[in-house]
Amino acid sequence: METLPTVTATQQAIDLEWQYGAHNYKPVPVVLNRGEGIFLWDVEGKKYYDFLSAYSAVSQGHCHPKIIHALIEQAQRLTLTSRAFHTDQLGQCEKYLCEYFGYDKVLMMNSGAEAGETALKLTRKWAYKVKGIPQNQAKTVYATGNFWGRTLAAISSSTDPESTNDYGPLLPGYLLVPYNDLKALEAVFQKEPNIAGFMVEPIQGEAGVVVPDEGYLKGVRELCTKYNVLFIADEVQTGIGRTGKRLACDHEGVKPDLLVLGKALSGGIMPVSAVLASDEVMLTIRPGEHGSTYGGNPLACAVTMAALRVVEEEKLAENAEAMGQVFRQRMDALIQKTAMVKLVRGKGLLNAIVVGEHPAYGEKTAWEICLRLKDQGLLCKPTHGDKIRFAPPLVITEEQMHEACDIIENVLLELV
Ligand code: IF1
Repeated sequence: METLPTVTATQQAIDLEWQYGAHNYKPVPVVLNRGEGIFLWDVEGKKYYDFLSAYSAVSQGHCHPKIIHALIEQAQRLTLTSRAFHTDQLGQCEKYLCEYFGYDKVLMMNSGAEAGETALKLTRKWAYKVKGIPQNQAKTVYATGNFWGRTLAAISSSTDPESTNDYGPLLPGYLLVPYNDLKALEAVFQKEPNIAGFMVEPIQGEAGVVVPDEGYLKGVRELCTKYNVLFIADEVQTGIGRTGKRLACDHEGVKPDLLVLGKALSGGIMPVSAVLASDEVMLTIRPGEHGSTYGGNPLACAVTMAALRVVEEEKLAENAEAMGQVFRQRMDALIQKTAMVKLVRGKGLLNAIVVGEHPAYGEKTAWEICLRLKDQGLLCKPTHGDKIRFAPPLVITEEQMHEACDIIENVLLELV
């Protein structure tokens, strides 16, 4: 008698998403149902190293007990009032954020894209009310290869056709300059009088972990000051210890005018984002001129304070710096051993390798490597075809890092 193939729990879950969900992602075929620290488990009980950390959001590790404790505690008392009323959490959290990052004021939102939009709205307000740019003439500058989310304001600066195709018309008032190019930035500042701000990632994540030359951020700071343009740092992905310092801008000792944060601000528990700025910038928005139902909710506030305390108590920035060194040393050593690794780059625990093309897999080589890594117990995701991002939670130990590097090394060496 013929036996029917059994449909696995994994296939069932994948089919369900495919049938009922929008097809806006192409996930690695693994179905997860549990996480703890740097590990994830799938529905078949298989354990994985998480080397994506939800795109750098789960820096404190999955289900960190202290953050979960704060979540449960607050969830049992009060979760949402809207900003129509005050809560006992918001002011505390705002004070914590301002003191922690060294700014006068903070505006809390939910997603990273929303925080980016908030920064853009603040920049335009400042342009008209403080800088004196004529109404509707304010321009904002972005770097090619930027990524700051999926809203129309965010994709309006995108140079990736996948993000923008058939979504037009896009927002006006946007200018682009090449990333890591101070001369081009100064040229646009000189040429165009109505520039209000320059928004930039200290390391470009989506572009494939592109680290600019040393001195770039310092140069950006100097040019923005010289031309009276707001320096907006998008640290949604690089912030909160990820690159080995509290902020990626700290590597060059520069302070942006607007600091945009998200992702790890809540340790991957819920969407929390924020913009920090001086009074001069923040107070240009008055009551009723911007907001969000969930922005600054008491649950988010309690979780955020707990998540940032964990970063300090567990010295996660320092650990990211040390473990990043181990990772890049191990990967650099592979360049000699296999044509599959062409380049290793990154800072702290935000890293990527550029992979070579395998004759059998061609353009799909990075995807094939990720599938094999998954089979060997390590999860990550390719970006822009030939790059693989590696960004584990910052709580990883040296022993775990070596074990994970062994997995990566074996997969890459086997592929020749
Ligand atoms: C997706 C990549 C990461 C960001 C920076 C703002 C945001 C992001 C620097 C917006 C978001 C994401 C979102 C996610 C994939 C992703 C990503 F693959 F595109 F490149 F992280 F590396 N600024 N990054 O990286 O934050 O609104 O999403 O909360 O699928 O869009 P968000």
